[in-house]
Amino acid sequence: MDAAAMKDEVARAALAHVESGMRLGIGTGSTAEAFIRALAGRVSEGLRIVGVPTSERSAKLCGELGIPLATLEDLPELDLTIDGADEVDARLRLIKGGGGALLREKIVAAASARMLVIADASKKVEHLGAFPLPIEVNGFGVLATTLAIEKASAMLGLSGSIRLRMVGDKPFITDGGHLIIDASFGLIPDPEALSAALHAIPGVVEHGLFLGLASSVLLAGPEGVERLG
Ligand code: ABF
Repeated sequence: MDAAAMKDEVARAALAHVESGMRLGIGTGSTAEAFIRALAGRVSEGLRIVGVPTSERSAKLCGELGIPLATLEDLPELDLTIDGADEVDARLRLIKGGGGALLREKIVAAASARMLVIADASKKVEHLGAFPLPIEVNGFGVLATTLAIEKASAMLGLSGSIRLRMVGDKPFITDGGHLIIDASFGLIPDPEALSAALHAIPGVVEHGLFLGLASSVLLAGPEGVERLG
């Protein structure tokens, strides 16, 4: 089975968790987009949900496919968020933000009673950190913030390249108007300590470690869909 087929399979499996009347957080990325397409099929058959998208990109796709949308201002408490991930460990800790939507993804997930992560099995890891950790930062003082991230991570024994995400010759700008720093630390032995250290840096808006947010994970592999949690 190729990667696209696995994304479609896990997206269909996620539909089983969606019930009529739900207020649904809708994720970002190619797996979340497979879910949006599957969800649109159900909505056209009469499923009643209201979605709160985690990015402008997902909002646009939902709009094109006729999925009713609201903002988090309209619906500050959600029943379920369904979103992808870049890495998942056995304790359902995640790295997210490869798609650059981590801030809204985290705000929406935190406003949801449950978060269901959908991914292909290649995203399951023993230790987080092979995927560079995305860190959303304010544009003001980005160099000072980068140095602070280097110092804080070094205190935890972490090192590696810390780079501003670029699109061609311009910095990548998030939906919130911020920048992203990708930190290639390698394996992260204590994600909770790193999370706290990054949150203590004023220029850091948010980071892509999602700890204690995912309730369940569906992973599509050649043998079918595996559920964690
Ligand atoms: C979003 O999309 C992200 O947080 C993560 O970075 C990415 C996963 O993308 P894909 O499903 O395309 O692998 O969920």
